[in-house]
Amino acid sequence: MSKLFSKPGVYFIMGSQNAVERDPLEILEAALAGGISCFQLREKGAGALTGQQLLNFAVECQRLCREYKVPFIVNDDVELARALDADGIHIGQEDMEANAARRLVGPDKILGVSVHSLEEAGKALLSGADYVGMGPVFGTQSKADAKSPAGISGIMAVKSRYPRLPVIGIGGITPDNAGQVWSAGADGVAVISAIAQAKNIPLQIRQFNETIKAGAEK
Ligand code: 3NM
Repeated sequence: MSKLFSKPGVYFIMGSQNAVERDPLEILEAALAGGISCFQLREKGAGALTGQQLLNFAVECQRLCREYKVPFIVNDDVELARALDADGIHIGQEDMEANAARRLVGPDKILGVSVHSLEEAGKALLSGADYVGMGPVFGTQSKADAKSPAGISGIMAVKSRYPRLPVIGIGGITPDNAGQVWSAGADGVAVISAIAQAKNIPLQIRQFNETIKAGAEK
């Protein structure tokens, strides 16, 4: 798997806790079939799987991602990422230091870091991040300890200072506002609920891709 991460597009994030009334693997397969460009397994919060159950679920997610040739990234859990030989790891500011994660996964894996400011983005870049997730752009229900929404200004600031660092907007992104995020310079939109809770997931992803394209043409 190439580490090239230049056009992350629609980056889907999910854990079993985000699957309401549907099998999470069904949701993931629909999202893959619909055209997501990256998947992050984020098993967090109340009811999150642990131990062997988490491992079994993660293996199934990875199998589906391989089938669709979409990078499989693990949130926070470097041990799990290493055990599965995942394509990458994503860490938050409260998790392990980014440079420690880089040392543990090696130079060839994708390393993503959640950032909330220009300063954090600069630090992530120095630590070897391949991309940063910047958020929350809009209000979100999917992260209990999310900061106040920052809008698109943070993305614009990071892209103007570090034009070659891929920036993925996150937090409350829907097909209706994804175009704004793209126009601000984002290389991708990271989405949990607007995909996991969509009635027609492939259609929702098509709509994301269309608004992104429209945003890119502005
Ligand atoms: N990280 P939804 S916001 C996982 O600001 C996560 O770093 C955020 O979920 C950050 O697409 C967020 O449902 C939740 O709003 C995104």
